[in-house]
Amino acid sequence: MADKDNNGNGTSTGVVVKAKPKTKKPSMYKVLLLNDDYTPMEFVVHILERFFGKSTEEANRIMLHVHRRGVGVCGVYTYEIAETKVKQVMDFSQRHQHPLQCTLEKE
Ligand code: TYC
Repeated sequence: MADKDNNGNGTSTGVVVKAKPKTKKPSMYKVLLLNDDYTPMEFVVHILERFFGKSTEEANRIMLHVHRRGVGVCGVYTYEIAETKVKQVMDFSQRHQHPLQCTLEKE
């Protein structure tokens, strides 16, 4: 009878296959700020400092970029965090009666 092992000398050989990692990197989402003609510049700077942890200098840079180009990125986050940031900005702007718009976009 033939050996049950696969090389006839009592030892089995095989290819070592690396286990496939079962974790995936989460999709990332950009939080975008949109320009408008009415929201005061200082208010936008405050939003960027308060909700996106930007320094005053960086907040001014992003605000001016949005003012000139129409849209700009405030930060990149996982979906839940990005969604929360959008909500916070929209609620805060509405409470202060500014028409500032904020949205998210998949990277
Ligand atoms: N354009 C506005 C103004 O001139 C300033 C502004 C900047 C508004 C960025 C919104 O996302 C914005 N007062």
